[in-house]
Amino acid sequence: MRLLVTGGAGFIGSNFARVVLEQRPDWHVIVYDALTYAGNKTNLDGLDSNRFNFIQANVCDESAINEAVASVDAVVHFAAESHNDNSLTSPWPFVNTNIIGTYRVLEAVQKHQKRLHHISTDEVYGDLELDDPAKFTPQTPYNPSSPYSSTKASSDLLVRAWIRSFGIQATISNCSNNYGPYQHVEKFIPRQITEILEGRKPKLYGNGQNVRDWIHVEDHSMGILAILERGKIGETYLIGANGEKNNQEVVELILELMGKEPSDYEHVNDRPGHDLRYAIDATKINEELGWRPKYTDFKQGLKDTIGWYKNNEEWWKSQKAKTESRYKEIGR
Ligand code: NAD
Ligand code: TDX
Repeated sequence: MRLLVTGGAGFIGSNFARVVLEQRPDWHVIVYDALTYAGNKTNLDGLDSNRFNFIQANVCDESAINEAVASVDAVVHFAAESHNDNSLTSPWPFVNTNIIGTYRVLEAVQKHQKRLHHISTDEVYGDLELDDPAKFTPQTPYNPSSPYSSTKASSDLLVRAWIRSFGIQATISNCSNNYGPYQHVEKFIPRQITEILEGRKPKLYGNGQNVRDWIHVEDHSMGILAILERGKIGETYLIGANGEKNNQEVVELILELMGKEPSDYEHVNDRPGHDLRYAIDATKINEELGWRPKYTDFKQGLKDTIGWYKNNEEWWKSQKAKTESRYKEIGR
């Protein structure tokens, strides 16, 4: 199997490339990544160069993506602008990469008749009330809130249309919030850990009661591999690990694990349009594909993640100042 992984120099894509090379000794992985501010080639350090190569290119580049897709058996499409806060200040890269980029991937996949797995998010379903007994299922209507989630929803709809109209061999997964090593410091958990490491206080948006459904990145990668190998063509699978926690609980846990007072955080301005709660019902992938999360102890997963950021200061230091100056400009 020769696999093209778009966005494979980012947080989840690089984890997936590593997991695939470990789990499938006869597979070859080609990472295709534009190396935006979020991409980092060192995330791929140490991969076996006999079974791995890297192409620096943009998914919106019609001829480059066409050539790369032609050379493989299957494509896993991670490449996206991924941060909600950035989508609120500059939506264009989200429209371009997430919608036009996915369209280019679809054109190439259709032309060369290749298997595609499209990576999406639970945010396409909008948000839930805190006391809503329902969780997101593959039948939940799309109702995205932000420029980020609406462009991801648009990309999913394009994939669905290409399946129905052109019969491409594709699957989609919508996963909840990931955490783990190599996540950019703009995101919630790494931002708080690195704020503490730099001697500042964690920053909670609004009242801190918004709920996210946390999953370890390695569990997400194993779910994607299960869908790629055993998923039913044309289907959508939701990936989640029953990890609902509100943001205040997560910040308090990070502080406790880092030897600080659990109340030693500050409230900052809320994110405009801030989704209240996400929650995934993963019954379909559990029952149809037998996938189950391995990291069921969030406290231990968080402890390991804190350890990684402590030990890899040189990896995050260069992103940190730029990221915090962007947050300062928007008052968060
Ligand atoms: P990330 O921002 O860490 O990585 C994105 C990668 O895509 C980077 O390496 C970047 O250089 C690359 N990229 C961006 N634009 C590109 C372009 N035009 N052409 C080629 N490469 C480009 O993101 P992530 O958190 O790893 O998310 C990966 C995917 O998973 C995204 O599709 C995202 O929507 C989805 N997702 C993320 C989460 C989460 O919690 N992080 C949850 C569910 C789904
Ligand atoms: O400093 C912060 N303080 C804070 O309270 C930051 C950066 C975030 N937050 C809150 C906002 C959210 O309620 O924490 C929660 C998580 O925030 P993000 O890490 O920005 O993630 P979210 O907006 O939930 O989206 C993430 O999960 C779904 C990923 O970034 C998306 O790519 C994925 O699709």
